[in-house]
Amino acid sequence: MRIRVVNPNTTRAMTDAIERCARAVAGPGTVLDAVANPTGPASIESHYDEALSVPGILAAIRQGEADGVDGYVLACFGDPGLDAARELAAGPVIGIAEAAMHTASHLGRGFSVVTTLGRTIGRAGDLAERYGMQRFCRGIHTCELPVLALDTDPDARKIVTEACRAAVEADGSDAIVLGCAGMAELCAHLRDEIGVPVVDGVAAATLTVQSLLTLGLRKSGRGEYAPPPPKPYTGLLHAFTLEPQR
Ligand code: 2AL
Repeated sequence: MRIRVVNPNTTRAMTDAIERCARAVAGPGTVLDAVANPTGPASIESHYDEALSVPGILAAIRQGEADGVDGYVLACFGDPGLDAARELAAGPVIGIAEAAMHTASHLGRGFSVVTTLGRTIGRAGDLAERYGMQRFCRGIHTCELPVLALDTDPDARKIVTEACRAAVEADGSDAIVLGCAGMAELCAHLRDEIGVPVVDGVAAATLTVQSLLTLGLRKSGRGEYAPPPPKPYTGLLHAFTLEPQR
């Protein structure tokens, strides 16, 4: 099976790290690659970033369909463009927030999300609500590091570790959900340090897609997630015009 991890931001180093984390859990029969967004922001930490990441994500999904990809991971914690990506793909498309929250819900009565900047808390809360995970989500906390600083700030590991420790303490939670794909490589360290399960959505979503494909399950093409109706797109979005399917 072919799984493609789409990094909704354009940063190559982060895409490489995401690919390492996804490969580390993929099964031997899985061919996995990761692609950076071909057009969009260097990192996603605002609604503006998120909205403008979506055209490139959809271009990556269309390319994946042409390449014969069976299923996709959307590796940004805002799960940007998830519904539209599902309309375009024949196979499963899983966001890292939805995979991480669902996985954490199997591990205890409540989890804490630890994300990047305070301004992303609203989106994470909206997603918890959308996925029916509010019942498990005890709190959403931040380390106040911008996404790309997770890779470049020499104190990043320490800062995220302390934010996770404080989150578990404050919420009395049973598990941590990492609120950014840029935290994926910290997962094992955090688990050892904090002593509770720590869920990285990149790994969780990769295995969710792999499980669905192993079960022979694809996206339902009935109703809402059927291919979108073709129509002209103009201006900057002209290239996104879909041809009628024959
Ligand atoms: C993210 C993420 O996972 N990738 C990115 O660019 N921004 N999430 C976040 N909460 O900042």
